[in-house]
Amino acid sequence: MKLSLTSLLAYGLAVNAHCIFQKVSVNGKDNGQLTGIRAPSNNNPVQDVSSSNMACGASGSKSSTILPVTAGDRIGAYWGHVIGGAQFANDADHPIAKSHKGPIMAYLAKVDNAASANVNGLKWFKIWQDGFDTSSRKWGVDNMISQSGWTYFNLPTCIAPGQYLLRVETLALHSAKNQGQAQFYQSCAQINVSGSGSFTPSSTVSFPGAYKANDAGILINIYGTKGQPDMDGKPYTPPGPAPITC
Ligand SMILES: *[C@@H]1O[C@H](CO)[C@@H](O)[C@H](O)[C@H]1NC(C)=O
Ligand SMILES: [Cu+2]
Repeated sequence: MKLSLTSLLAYGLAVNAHCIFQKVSVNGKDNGQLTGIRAPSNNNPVQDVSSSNMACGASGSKSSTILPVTAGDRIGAYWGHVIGGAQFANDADHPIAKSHKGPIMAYLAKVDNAASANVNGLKWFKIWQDGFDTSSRKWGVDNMISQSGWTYFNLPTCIAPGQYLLRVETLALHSAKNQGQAQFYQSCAQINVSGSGSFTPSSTVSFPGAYKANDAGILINIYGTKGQPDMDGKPYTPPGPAPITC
């Protein structure tokens, strides 16, 4: 038993080194902590793909704010180790533990009222993803860490005006070789899109429902022959549909 102290410590740290999507910027303007966003109050991942928490995370903070955005705007999604960002000074696991390699994805669902819409039964379509780059061998999570917790993408120019929930998801794959051990982190921003787009998705997915526990992008060993989380340089396809193209 004694041999396992080090590995227990390492495991314990990894288990708690999670993250939360907790604020949004639009064209570089930070809208502030928990404004216009539904975020879980703790950083525990969802691991059951059939959980209703797959939509927007476990219910936590609510906001009456709906963020105005224009199709084509550059959206920033900010991730922190805990609500507020770092858990303590020099928190090495902020914005997320470096071990937590995986893709980051963004989805939209049209709603009548983004502040009050029920997250169950919404029709989602993917607008963006940052998976794995085979040449640099960097994951979406690596880019988020190097941007101090920020993930950036453009709201496609064709998105039709109206209110939407914007679901941004980090999928941590460090333990994903065992079914049920992939870690899903998601919150939903409440946005009101303006512009002249007219896109209507030809197909949509539901959360839960979009993913299966044994999807190739979810039940996967990302470690190569040298023990690095680099897929041995092979391509990785994130779960769910392909992002829309305008
Ligand atoms: C959404 O934006 C439109 C166009 O700017 C505006 O008329 C409407 O009042 C906004 N709705 C909300 C809920 O912010
Ligand atoms: Cu974790």
